[in-house]
Amino acid sequence: MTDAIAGTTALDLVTIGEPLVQLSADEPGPLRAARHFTLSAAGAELNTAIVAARLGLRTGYVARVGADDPGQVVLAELRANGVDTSAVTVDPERPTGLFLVQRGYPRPDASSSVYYRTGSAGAGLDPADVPAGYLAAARAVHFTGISLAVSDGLRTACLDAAGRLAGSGTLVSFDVNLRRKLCTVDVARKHADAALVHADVVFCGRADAAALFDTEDAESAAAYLASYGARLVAVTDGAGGAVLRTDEATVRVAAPPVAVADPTGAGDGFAAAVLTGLLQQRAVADIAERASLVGALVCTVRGDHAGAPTAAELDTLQQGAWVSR
Ligand code: KDG
Repeated sequence: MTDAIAGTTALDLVTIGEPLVQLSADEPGPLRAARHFTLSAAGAELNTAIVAARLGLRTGYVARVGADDPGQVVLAELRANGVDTSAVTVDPERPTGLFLVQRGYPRPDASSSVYYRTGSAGAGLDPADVPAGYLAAARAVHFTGISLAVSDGLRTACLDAAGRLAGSGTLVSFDVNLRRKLCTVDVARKHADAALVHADVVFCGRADAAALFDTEDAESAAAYLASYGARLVAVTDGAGGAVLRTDEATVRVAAPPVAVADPTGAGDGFAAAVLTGLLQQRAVADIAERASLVGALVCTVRGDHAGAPTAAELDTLQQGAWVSR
């Protein structure tokens, strides 16, 4: 399929966000005790683009990276996973943002992040950088509350795109993704309100919904978020599973039990699998099952997306047909 932009192939999913490089501690424990780290590309919307590409979607990413080695890491990882980078621009002045990940401490299943992203190239995205035709030609466009919190430019780019695309046939997908280290709950709530009114697909963690919207559990959070008008709402609750709600059905799915190496990025993988299932016109229960498998697998490997399966691996697992030897 060729789109309005001469010579390019229309994409299934385009995400907009701030790319970061991640240094994840090789050993669990307090960051101050860590001596060895693994470097990889990250950022919520980058993760979703990569995992969706692995699951079979044609994906693209709109962002700015720095003209530095971390920027090269970001571009190389996107390209290695088949994500279109034609809308990634290189900022000659600002550096690529960075964060450190502490794993398994003070809680064994939890990770935490220390950010070095103020003034990053990604935060410097100018709304004028965003190719409107590239987004309009896609079947879905996804961004998160992180992009809304990071800078005025990134927020304007996302909300302008959502407003333009709403009702156009391109699905607008929004993951609330509260980051208390980036903005207050009150500000995040205002940002979320501005995006939710345009969103066809909404993702939110149960705990984020409780903090932002005062909802009690995943079901009430899904009902509350659906009242903005989305056709699919997914509320995730880590090891507690997830709830997917559409006009026709509400499905609760358990989280497959896994040995958690690092839960960072699990929600982005879950969102990628939901969007893939939706665009493949799968049934809601099927989408829920596949997304919970992907979210769980992301947790088993350090890094935000290294544990995500390919489409074939996911099929095999879902069918219970995986054999070890
Ligand atoms: O969901 C994973 C993200 O949290 C991580 O990649 C970094 O974008 C990031 C953030 O703001 O935490």
